[in-house]
Amino acid sequence: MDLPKFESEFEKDVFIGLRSYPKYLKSKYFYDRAGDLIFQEIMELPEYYLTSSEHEILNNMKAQIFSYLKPDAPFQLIDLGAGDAKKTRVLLDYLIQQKSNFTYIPVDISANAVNQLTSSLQRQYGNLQVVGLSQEYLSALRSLSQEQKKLVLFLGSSIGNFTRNETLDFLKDIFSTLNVDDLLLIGFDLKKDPNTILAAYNDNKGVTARFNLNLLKRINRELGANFDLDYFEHYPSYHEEKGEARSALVSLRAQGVEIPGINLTIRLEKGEKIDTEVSRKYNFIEIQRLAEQSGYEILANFTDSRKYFANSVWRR
Ligand code: AVI
Repeated sequence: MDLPKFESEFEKDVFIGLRSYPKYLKSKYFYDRAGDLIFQEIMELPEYYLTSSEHEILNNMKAQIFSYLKPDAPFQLIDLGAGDAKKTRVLLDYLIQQKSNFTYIPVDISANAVNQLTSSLQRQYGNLQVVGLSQEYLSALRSLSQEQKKLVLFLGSSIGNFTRNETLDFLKDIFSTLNVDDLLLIGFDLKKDPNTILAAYNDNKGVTARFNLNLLKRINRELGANFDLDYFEHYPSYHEEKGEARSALVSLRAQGVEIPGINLTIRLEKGEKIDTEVSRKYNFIEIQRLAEQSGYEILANFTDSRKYFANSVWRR
């Protein structure tokens, strides 16, 4: 069937996802202004161990991480999906204290996030060289000077939100923008006790539920839909063999929803799910395999005291 003409990728993706079976929505659409704020709340939750674990690693291992760069040469620290750069500040503090010669380049699709971050960093650090880029990751990486060495950050287990194919493609694409000896620091959430993982996506205060439901709110607002949020519920699950934490929205009754902005009406059965997110968990064998398949050499794997999370240093 020929697809109707859409005004944006969002419209097209919502149309395709909600006409599929099982229905799905892409998790990248969580991050509108409200979603960004709810995600910040998630990162403060006791159950969401990912943030504190990665913070611990970066704090304890910052000297080792930067020891893989030549100490005197100026370099570019590129932060993909920087957001509010909360964790990166640990690294920035260290580099400034070491009087390192570097340019910090936060990259985020949201121009608003990049502008806010750039001015807040300039306020906090005075003479830090910051060049914020609100672009797709790859075009940002391709636009940078090839003269200086690069350390690319991809923190927070964002890699876990890609499909398996997207993961390898992404890593290979990044590789193609790097020079020999450039570095990539990636955050991976590790496989562990399933209850610990499930709790991270099913917090007591219901913040993650609000995050998930916000996607329907966004479709209501931007596409004029009439999702009734009282009749959908956050439905998290963890599939241990696959290492996949999944989130869905389950319909609490048989219902119809109209989405005039994309000229679509859908029906949901009672108990039918709309898949909204996969968060992949890794072990060290899988991390090694990913690095090999995309052409990198692993220089080090750092973990936190609970062995919940890993930051892996890769060299092109
Ligand atoms: C951004 N990303 C790594 C988070 C995760 O853990 O997959 C998004 C998230 N979804 C629910 N809670 C947090």
